[in-house]
Amino acid sequence: MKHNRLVIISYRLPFSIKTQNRVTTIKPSAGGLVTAVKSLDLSASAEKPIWIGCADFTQRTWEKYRQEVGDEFEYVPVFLDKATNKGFYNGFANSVLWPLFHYFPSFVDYHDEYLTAYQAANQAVCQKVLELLKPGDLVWVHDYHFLALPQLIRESAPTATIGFFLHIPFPSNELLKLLPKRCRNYLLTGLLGADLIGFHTNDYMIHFLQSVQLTLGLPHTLARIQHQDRNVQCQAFPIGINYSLFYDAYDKPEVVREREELKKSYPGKIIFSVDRLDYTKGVMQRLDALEVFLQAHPEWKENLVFILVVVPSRDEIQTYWERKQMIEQAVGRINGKFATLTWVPIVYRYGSLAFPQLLALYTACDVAMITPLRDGMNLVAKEFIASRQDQRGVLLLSELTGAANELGEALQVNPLDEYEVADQLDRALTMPSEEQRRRISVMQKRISDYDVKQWAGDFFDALLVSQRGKEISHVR
Ligand code: GDG
Repeated sequence: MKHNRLVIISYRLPFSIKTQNRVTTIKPSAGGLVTAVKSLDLSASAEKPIWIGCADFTQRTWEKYRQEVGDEFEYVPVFLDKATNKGFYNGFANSVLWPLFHYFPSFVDYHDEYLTAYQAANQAVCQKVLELLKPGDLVWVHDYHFLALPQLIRESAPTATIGFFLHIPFPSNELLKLLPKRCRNYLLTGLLGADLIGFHTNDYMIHFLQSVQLTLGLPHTLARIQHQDRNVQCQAFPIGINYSLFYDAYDKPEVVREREELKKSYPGKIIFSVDRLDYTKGVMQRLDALEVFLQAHPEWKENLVFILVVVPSRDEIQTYWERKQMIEQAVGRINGKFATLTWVPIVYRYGSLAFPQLLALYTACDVAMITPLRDGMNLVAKEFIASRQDQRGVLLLSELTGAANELGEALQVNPLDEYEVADQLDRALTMPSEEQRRRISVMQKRISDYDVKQWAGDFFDALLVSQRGKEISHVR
């Protein structure tokens, strides 16, 4: 069924345009949100959808290269001045909201100026939305960068249909209470401008409902909050992946070639992990667990390799580049401690992988070790399972990810307990292939049934229900 025009808002547009030494490169971006939104069935939109995001390039560069970014969407960059963007993105979004929402209160670096920049950025994006908005549009705001945006849009467009999806956890009210009261009120009221608020899990949704009740005194019934004569519906929509893209990649020639190369280079067992550089991903704790494992299981010496890929991210923020140094020191130390003259236990790469390389690693490895300390969902875990057409391999998964709810057949661990992780790693490496097959096939069934199209479809259906509900009450 055709639906009205979509207006998507996310921090970044789904590409980057970078000029270095007078050479300009246009690259599609990696990251969970982009992966998901790009998999939507865009043919269902009556008009070309719009995607609004903050520019990481100049207005001049945009004018020169806008033709080259593709025409799936009408892309609309918002140009923030440097200081605003810094206070908004590095400051409030990534030094306040990100650590707090991922349960790292000691990493929160709150300053009023950051909040001011966040307000200014949300206001600037709102301005752009209002310039383009037409009656009937379905507005879909993404993530923690724009918690205030739904209410800002609502103030100027009271009848707009606005959905919001949070890609990261929503923390318990005890954590939220660490923010100044006026800041909490601003964020929660900002979200309540939406008609529909989506979370990855019921737990995140319940935390939000409790915070709204305790902070703003607004009760809820069946996850619905009545606010200023409107209903705000909250619901869990666990994000899925483009299942067939990963499943079908198994026998693509580039993937087969890369996989064969890997198997030749590493004839023993392969343990693999890939994450953005981020303290929430638990890379240090993973390395600690590997050290405990190698110490306890000398029989694995020269018989396995841990391929650790860390993708650069937010390297202007101190806690991020410090983390990089910590990881590199730990890799050096562990390799120094256990290496022989012909073998090192950890192969470390700091950089991103091309899709065929990523898929070759997903499908060549014996264990995918995905152990974040906190993660809204974690798409890597689902992609690994989907890519295993051969139904081999073991997922070692942190119980503190949203994905753990749907992937109960994985070996689940507390990522902070290095002894448990080490024990489960041994169990994963020795798991009989029949058991691997049994576990993977159940998880494959579940994540192929609820893939990214289903996820987006469910969100839209719920948003359309809100839109129709409002039309009916308007007619009355
Ligand atoms: C946020 C939330 C939530 C990674 N490295 C490479 C690469 N990737 C792709 C993966 C995957 C995506 O990036 C990472 O997604 P995650 O979900 O694991 O993590 P975040 O980026 O933190 O995403 C998260 C997500 O939003 C969606 O709601 O699940 O909890 O934090 O798709 O494949 N892709 C390629 N090369 C790489 O080196 N090609």
